[in-house]
Amino acid sequence: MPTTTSKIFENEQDFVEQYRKACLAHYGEPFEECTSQEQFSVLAGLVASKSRAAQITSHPKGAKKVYYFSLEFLLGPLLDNYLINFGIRDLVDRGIKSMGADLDTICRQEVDPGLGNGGLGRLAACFLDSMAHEGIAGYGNGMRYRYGLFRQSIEGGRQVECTDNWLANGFAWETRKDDSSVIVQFGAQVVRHEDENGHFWFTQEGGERVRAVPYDVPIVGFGGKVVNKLRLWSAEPSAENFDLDAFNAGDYARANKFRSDVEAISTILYPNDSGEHGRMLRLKQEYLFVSAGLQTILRTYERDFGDDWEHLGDHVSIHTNDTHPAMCGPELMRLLVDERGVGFDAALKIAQEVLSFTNHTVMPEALEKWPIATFRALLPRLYMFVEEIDRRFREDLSSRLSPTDGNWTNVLKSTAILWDGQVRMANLSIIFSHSINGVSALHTQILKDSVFHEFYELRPEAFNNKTNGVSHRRFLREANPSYSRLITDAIGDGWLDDAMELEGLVAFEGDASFLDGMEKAKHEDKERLAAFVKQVSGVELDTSTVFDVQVKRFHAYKRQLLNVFKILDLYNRILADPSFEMQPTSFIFSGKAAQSYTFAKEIIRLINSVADVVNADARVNDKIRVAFVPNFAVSNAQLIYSAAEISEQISVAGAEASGTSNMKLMMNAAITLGTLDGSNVEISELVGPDNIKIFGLHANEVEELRASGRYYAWDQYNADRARLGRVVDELTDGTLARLSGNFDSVRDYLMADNDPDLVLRDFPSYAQAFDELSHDYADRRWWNKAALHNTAKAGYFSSDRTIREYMADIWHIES
Ligand code: T68
Repeated sequence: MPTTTSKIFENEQDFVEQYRKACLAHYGEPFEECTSQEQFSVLAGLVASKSRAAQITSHPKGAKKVYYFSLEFLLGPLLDNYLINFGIRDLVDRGIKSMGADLDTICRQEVDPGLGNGGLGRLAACFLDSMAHEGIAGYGNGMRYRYGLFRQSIEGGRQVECTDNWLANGFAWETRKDDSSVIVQFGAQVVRHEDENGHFWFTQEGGERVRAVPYDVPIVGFGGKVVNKLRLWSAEPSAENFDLDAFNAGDYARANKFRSDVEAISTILYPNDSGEHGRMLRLKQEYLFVSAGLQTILRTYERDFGDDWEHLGDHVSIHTNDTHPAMCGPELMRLLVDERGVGFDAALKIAQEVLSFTNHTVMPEALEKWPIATFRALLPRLYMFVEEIDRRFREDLSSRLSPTDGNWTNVLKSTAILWDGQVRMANLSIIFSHSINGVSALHTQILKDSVFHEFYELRPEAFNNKTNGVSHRRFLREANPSYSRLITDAIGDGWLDDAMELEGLVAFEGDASFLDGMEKAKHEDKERLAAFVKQVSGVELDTSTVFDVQVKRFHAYKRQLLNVFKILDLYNRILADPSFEMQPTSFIFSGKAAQSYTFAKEIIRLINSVADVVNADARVNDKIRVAFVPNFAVSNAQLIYSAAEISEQISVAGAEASGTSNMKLMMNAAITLGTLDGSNVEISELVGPDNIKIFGLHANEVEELRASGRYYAWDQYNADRARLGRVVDELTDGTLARLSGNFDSVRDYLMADNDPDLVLRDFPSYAQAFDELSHDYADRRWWNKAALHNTAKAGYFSSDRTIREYMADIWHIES
């Protein structure tokens, strides 16, 4: 446990006394009479109040502040994490035992706040953890959705969504800050004023005035010395807008309409992980948290530095997570120009010094756009800034391009903010940012070469790579206590603070007793997962089989379908030859599909149908089994990562920006079976070719094949009728229909739509790679050594390293 700890309890006895007192004060009942849920909320409240106290002394006055703007923060449960970070988990565990209860049971009462869709939201949460660990004043700014990402259950093989009422028992960590509320204005009338000297200015009159109310959540850094905060905004009607006349006239519906329209803004997280355009409410969410966050930042700055706006960039960095906070640029200008009297040019310069931007996707259809008409109607004054910046950008472009510089219109077409009736948010973000980064080496290269190529040519120095990372304290220490104990016994606990110390494990790769201990720990983790899987899906997994895991959002490019093809092929091979030899394997899937993404939902149904067929077939189920774990979330992910042995990272090369489950799984000693996509490339370089199984086309080959126009799905089918062709046919020939019918649309996607994600093309090399890996598993010494090597090399993928790179290269701030 941490060597330098600021203890929040003197000792076990002090903890027990304070906890007992808090139970009485809160519920008027002694600890023993409280329910586990009540025991949880009192303990969380106690830890939260200690955290808030620590927050006050966290940073010296004048320290540079970083604000991380993200529409999503996928925090996961916090209690266990904070006990670890404060270095008091063991003390609390013992104390609670002495009170006749169990800390794990109490921790399990905590809701898992689903305020994010997937990788992007979880990355933001890991960054908060790492900023606090690095000791910087790093604050999150986001939305407090009344309902988080939908809860998923499986009925008849199909995904069923239900509302995630995560606030039903309250959220023990948050503090509502009424006094810090701000007003955010929508749809106002822009009024121009001019004085006798010809000076003019604009005000916004009327429109919808919304009160943004902040809720603060403490973010405890490892070691407990630094506590930062995450500020989440909620939308409420401002009293002045209440229609008292309607109310007095008895028209309650009209009087209340405004309330519900406003509250709708923070009601729900959009469940789409790759862009949802055109919904006015989404645009309102984006503007609300941007404007409220910026208003607060400027107020705080004013308090500390007065009106010295020119130096804002020396004291403040604002990082925008994807394009969802893209309005930061024009809104910051509006606040400076309209409300603080800063000149337009000066305000633009300040904004560019302060702002930076991370892109998370290469899919052109995922790049966010808004119809100009919608944007202008909702935010007329903001639009004036957008239009003027666009105009200046075009003017500047024509002066910078020489007559020999290719096609001007093409450059304009890809870089202008306004085009084709749309406001293009990525271009807005880029133009306002001094730094633009991708999230893995390959992804950044693709941004430079194609997605943002014209911008890259104009400002090469602004582009940089920041390979993602994950919190190793959450995803190794907390997720995998048994393996962590083994690691700490071997190399000490310094790795919690400095993940690069995991490298010390290399010395144990030849240590038989360590490797045996590792196998034992993995087995315990598999037992834990198997019990959970049985409980939530009814599927019984044999813990002596290999646990092969693919857990992530459902998306065509992530190719869960390719994995299904491999399983069906194994099924066919076992049936054809009962003596077929393979390492018995359990295939575990988990993940959600966006409600409106029909194809992804069909793949979930397909997996459940395959599970239904395979698990019930005594001829095969001693060799293969399939489980779908419903409702993938941070909490159950932690159970899955720790138990995994094979990590499936099989997206079509060039499509996954980075991926982060690959990192979480490698840390937990799973061996990657993957394509050279996203950060798999870096994983592969770090662990070396012997400790990873790579297959499939490379990104450049995918691009060339597509560009050649010479890919025919039927050629793949015909080249391997016996195995691949057979699997394709099984989608529609009734083999899988027992649960809920055939899979015509999946077959059409492959054959009629010509296999957009090259599933059929990569199938042979994938099947071969799996066979080889499966074969290698039999050599337990070899396997455990390679698995340990993966953990030993995972230090690089700690988000502490990523954050240090952001600090040095983008935010210009020291630890
Ligand atoms: C993910 N993106 C990338 N987006 O797909 C993944 N998008 O490769 C990467 O590792 C991760 O970001 C972190 O960089 C997302 O998760 C979203 O969730 C999302 C949500 C709303 C709108 C668009």
